[in-house]
Amino acid sequence: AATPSPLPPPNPAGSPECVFAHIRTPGRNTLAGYRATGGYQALRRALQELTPADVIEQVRASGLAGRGGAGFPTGVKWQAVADAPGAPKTIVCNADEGEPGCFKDRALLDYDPFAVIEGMTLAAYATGATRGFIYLRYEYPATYHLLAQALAAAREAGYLGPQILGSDFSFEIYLRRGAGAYICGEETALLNSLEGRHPFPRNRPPYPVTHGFEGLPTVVNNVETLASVPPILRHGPDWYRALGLGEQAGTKVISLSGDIQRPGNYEIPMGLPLRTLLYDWAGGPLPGHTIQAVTMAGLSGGFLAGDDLDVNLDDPSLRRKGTFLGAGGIMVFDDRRDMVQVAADAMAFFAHESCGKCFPCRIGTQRLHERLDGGGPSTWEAWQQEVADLGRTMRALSACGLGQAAPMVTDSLVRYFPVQIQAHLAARPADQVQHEKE
Ligand code: L3W
Ligand code: SF4
Repeated sequence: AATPSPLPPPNPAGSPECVFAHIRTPGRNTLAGYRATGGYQALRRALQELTPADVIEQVRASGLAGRGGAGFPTGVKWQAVADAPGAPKTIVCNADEGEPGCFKDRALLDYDPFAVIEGMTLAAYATGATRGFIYLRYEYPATYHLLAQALAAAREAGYLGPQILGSDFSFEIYLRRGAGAYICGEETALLNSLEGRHPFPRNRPPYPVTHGFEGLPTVVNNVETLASVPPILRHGPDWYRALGLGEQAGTKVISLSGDIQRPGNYEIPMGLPLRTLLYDWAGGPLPGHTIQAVTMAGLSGGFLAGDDLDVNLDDPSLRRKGTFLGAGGIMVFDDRRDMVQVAADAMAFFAHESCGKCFPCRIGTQRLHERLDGGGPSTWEAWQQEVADLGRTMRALSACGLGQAAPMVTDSLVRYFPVQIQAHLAARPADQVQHEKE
């Protein structure tokens, strides 16, 4: 059944927002409501006053970077597509939000679909693309119907299709649904899926900027990245840059869930301390409990715990702790949770979703799951070494982010929770223990 996604709670600190600035205005997801709150001003201005190169320059100067996981500079990506030979060029909106603990793209599409459509149209104008696709997660059926209506309304009003707003620029967007596979959120698997092929990730390079949809130049951007573009062009790159704290540019939507008083989507200034988000914005742990650990990047960044919870939410700070912000999913686990079980469940997910193209990931995720689920060597030292070896092999030899990220779960579990792992090993039934060869 299609249930509407919850509206993001009001920004508790009153800090300036970019993509959520109008999301709570009733009717924002209708064309009239969107236009009444500044919508389509950026596109109109771009078509009347800015060259495609000007648009790319403003996006580059804003510091906007990919909000789907890897933070690649958006202006650089668009420039590469604008410069690449070959046509037609394509804009793909990656709305295959499959990372566990991430639900921000759904909120943006449900409550602000025209911002994403306008962002794609600006990307097309900037790069010379003439066709676009929204690749939507299968499990968002209500969003599918809403998007189909929004696309029809935009077309009807001359914001999509031939000669947009009377200019000589034409662009069409097609809506496509995934079929429930996590791997289709990886950009090249997504492109294969769009082309009707088996969704194995492609080897990169070449990147989609030169060899994307049908082998032609293609921008693949996340929903949040695209929704950031109209406000950036409306208010200017300096405005966006200044939304971040210190050296950090802009904002990031965090999907916060788990053992926390006020879960939800929060648009934070890039660089906000994690503890400020957890305790001041989201009310802290549930009564009588303490926060034991959080995940970063949904599941892909593994765990953070102990003193490492004193970190700012930006990639340079998180990299120093061995993790990354990713798509912005943070799941909270309080002192009641068995972290080995949490890690086992996470690894079961990765093992299930591994596409199987490369065996270090296909087999490695299964072997790691077995070791978290009671199997593996009898001694802590041997267990630890085997898990580390598996992780090293997977990181070095996996072709895409899934196989490279999965060992972050075991690495961080070993770093923060050796006592819990040892207790699990000690409690195993004798017939589950694998005795090492002498
Ligand atoms: C041109 C180059 N383009 C890189 C482009 C590339 C892509 C972007 C980032 O993984 C992460 C992953 C998941 N010339 C280029 C170039 N590009 N070099 O930049 O590329 P990359 O390879 O750094 O990352 P990726 O493959 O896009 C994304 C993590 O995100 N993740 C999952 C996210 C889930 C969602 C969701 O549910 N919405 O997004 C979790 O955090 O593990 O590490 O466009 O083509 N030289
Ligand atoms: Fe498939 Fe895993 Fe290889 Fe990625 S790393 S291509 S998910 S087998």
